[in-house]
Amino acid sequence: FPFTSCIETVFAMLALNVQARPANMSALKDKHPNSKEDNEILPPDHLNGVKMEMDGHLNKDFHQEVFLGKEMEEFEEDSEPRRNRKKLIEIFTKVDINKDRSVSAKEMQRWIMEKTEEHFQEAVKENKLSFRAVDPDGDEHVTWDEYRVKFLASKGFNEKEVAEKIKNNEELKVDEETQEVLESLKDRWFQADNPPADQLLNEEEFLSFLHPEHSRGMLRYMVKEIVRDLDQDGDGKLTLAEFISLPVGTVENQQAQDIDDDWVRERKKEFEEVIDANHDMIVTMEELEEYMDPMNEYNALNEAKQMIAVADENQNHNLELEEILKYSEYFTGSKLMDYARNVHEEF
Ligand SMILES: [Ca+2]
Ligand SMILES: [Ca+2]
Ligand SMILES: [Ca+2]
Ligand SMILES: [Ca+2]
Repeated sequence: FPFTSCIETVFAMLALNVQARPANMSALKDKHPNSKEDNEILPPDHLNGVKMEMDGHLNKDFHQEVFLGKEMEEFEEDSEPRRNRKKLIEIFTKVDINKDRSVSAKEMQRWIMEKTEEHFQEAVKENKLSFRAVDPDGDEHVTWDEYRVKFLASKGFNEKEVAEKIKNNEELKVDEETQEVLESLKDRWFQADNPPADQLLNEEEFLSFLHPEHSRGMLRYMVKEIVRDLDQDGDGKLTLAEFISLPVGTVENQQAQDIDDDWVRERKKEFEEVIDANHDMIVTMEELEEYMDPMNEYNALNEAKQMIAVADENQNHNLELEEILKYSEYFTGSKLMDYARNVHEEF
């Protein structure tokens, strides 16, 4: 029966109501789900190369995503260290544009922008398949009703029955949670519908429905949704307390407590040092939008500097090959046991 465990996760991620505390989920989901296993016609919670997820979580894998681009999957934890090492050396050589065997912040910034574009191109490619799934007759546009039928079918409803009911304007019997998800999807749908508003989405509009990160209007919409979920006093801005508010409900065990402590610490740091650009201890929608914009070059330079600082053992504000190999786990997510061996021989 298709309605079991995964549906709850999907709902939890999509049901962006005030009660939904993102922090509760930090303990539950260890890693963001692979988008390919997810329902491909649903907007994903996690967007590669975007600093924050739809549910308000910080994207923990962000720096790896913008460093590896579409090669992320090449660095699985169990893949062979020798091969990873070779690939990492290849990447280093590419990032080092002026071939002085040292990566500057500018070089890293340029690389990050390139990899961000790569993620976007991946999204465009995947969107082609998703669009085909919701537009089976291939007339290049999808109505809200057509999408609604596909969505409910993906949730286990009988596609023909639902289609028939919608056609005859009959009432659909869906549970409250599904109804909430539907309403949130509908809002998003109409946001993605560029003028003239015909309630039909073409492939490009459908892309911004699934991937708001590269459309100004949709990015703004996404920011509004996130702020709405975290903003307790409803003034449209976020204080630090609102941004790091603790999860509702009791923490059952010490491990979950530790996760939540880390969660709070990381968010406080990000709020104070990065998101609140003018440091007045208030995060406005504009500040959050700047922060989340993947095409923002200033953000990319900041990220580049941060990444270099993590591994810059000789403190020259550049990254040398030894440094990047030593900090392989940070850059690629996988360790290299013999990072230092033979580094010099290969150059
Ligand atoms: Ca260089
Ligand atoms: Ca507020
Ligand atoms: Ca501010
Ligand atoms: Ca260095």
